[in-house]
Amino acid sequence: MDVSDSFNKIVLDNDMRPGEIIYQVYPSSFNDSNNDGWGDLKGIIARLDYIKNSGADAIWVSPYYLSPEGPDGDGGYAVSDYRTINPIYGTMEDFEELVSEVHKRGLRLYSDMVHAHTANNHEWFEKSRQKDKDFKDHYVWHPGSSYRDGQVHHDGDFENGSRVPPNNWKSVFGGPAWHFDETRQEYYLHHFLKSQPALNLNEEHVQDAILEEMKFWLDKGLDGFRIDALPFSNYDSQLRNNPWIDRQPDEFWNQQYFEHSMCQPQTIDFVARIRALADSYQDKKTTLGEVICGRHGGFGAIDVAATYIDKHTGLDMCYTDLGLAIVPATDHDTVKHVITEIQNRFPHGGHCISISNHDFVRSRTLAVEHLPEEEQEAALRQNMKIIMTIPGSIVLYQGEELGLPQARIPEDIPLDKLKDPVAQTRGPEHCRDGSRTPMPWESNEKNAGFTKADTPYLPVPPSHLELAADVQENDPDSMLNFTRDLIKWRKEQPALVSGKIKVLSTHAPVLAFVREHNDQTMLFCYNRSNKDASFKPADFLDQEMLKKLGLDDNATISLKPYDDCNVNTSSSQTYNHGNDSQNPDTDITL
Ligand code: TEU
Repeated sequence: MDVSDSFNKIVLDNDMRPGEIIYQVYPSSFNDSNNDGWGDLKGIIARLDYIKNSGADAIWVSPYYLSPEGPDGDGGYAVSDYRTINPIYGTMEDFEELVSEVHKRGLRLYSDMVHAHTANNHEWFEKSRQKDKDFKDHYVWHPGSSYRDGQVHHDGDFENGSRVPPNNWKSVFGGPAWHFDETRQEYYLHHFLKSQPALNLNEEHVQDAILEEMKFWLDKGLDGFRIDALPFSNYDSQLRNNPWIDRQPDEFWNQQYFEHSMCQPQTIDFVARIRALADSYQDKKTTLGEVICGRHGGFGAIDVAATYIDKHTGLDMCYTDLGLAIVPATDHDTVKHVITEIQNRFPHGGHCISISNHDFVRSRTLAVEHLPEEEQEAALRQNMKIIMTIPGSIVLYQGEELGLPQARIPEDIPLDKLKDPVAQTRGPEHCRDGSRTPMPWESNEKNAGFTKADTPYLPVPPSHLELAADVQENDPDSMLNFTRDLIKWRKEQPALVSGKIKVLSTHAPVLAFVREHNDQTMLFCYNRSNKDASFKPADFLDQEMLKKLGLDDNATISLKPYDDCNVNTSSSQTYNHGNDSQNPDTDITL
């Protein structure tokens, strides 16, 4: 019998927005209104009805603040001035119009808060490198160590030894996490590019400064923030070396255990300050943290994320990279484990699944391209359905609702057109532009309707044309309509929005779980293979649960390849779309 006692103690908390669908817009590639080749805020406004129709509750827009041009800007994630809109995306009036148009449609607007670093041309950094008294410790500075006689010395003797970084911390984008600044004659810490100096958030007054920038936008009517790279907020003030896990000749970032460089406990206190700011407004402000890094070489993000969630003093939600583990269709035990972890570590909600985003490979490519072509569509839809039926909020990244594949480099994006700086720091194989190509709106228009400019932000891959939004809008069986219907149906099921989950100990290829909230109980079962499968609920559920579900001891559920089935106590209407139309005869024998 499989439904444990702990299951009965778990209830998701609606204050924490457990079932929210957050549509992520990457502004450069979403929609271009002035035909300069770059997407912009007015372009987002023009497509708000599309976003609303997707079933989103909220929109998260990736950074649109002033940022250095070219690779140093990291696609907007190096901020030169938090309060100025990058002219490439529009004006403050455009932002105000965006807020108002979003609210008119009953949606909420979240911006990206890149709080852990600025650009190196931010005024704060300029002042800090000049040792201006109010800014000298705004960033993490150190004179460095002296290397001589085959050893590192910390005595500041740079006459007799060569100056080296103060410790062994590495940058996520390759190389050391320290860069020597000629003006100040000291090293500064940067977890990402050297154009992204880390803010010294160990200092309360630096936290104050960032909170002021957040307040500026919340006062303008913004509904909340996606908070960038949260585990990178604090560091060990003694700057101790990180232990190596598996040191390779390239000494890459993820070969270390992040004992000292990140994932520090005091970030929880900073998070509480963010929460206090959010709570100082009468209307609900929402906080979504990005926690895709754990302490163990970047793995184990869930342990860290769970510490940032709290009903009273923490964030509403965090997204981790767990979604990436669920999405690939092959590993049954991992999928079961991940879903159970989400339940156990976030018993009141707060976990958010990011189904791909501007940093990750698109889910069609990640999850199903290894399968035979004729199975891919069914597997892709099943992935979407699994994600929509487990607990948590969801980030739906632009184009995932269309089932776009990752653009290929260099076939779809020639090397000289790449924008992501990681293509230079780590090589094109790590470049993130493959998920950042323009949204294909109209298949027959120039650049698929994204821009009339001759040079779009990135090229539109030819394979995206047949998946364009206009083609899919008109096809009732399209991925777009599948996703929209799925979201609409999900919103109507209390057990899915607010219910607890218990994963049953079935063996591959059947994944099964129960969701329950008040008087609604739902049993889901998925056949994650290309062969028929069957499953006997009585082998995994106790009598009470079977009775609730209206099943008896002999009930057997037979599933066609990639098919699924749900038994729902509060409605005779189960969800049937997509896979089921290919496999109309899923059978429940009672
Ligand atoms: O990402 C934080 C982060 O941890 C990423 O470095 C991630 O590991 C990487 O992109 C995976 O390839 C945020 C933003 O989402 C990302 O776009 C920025 O480049 C990064 O912060 C620096 O601001």
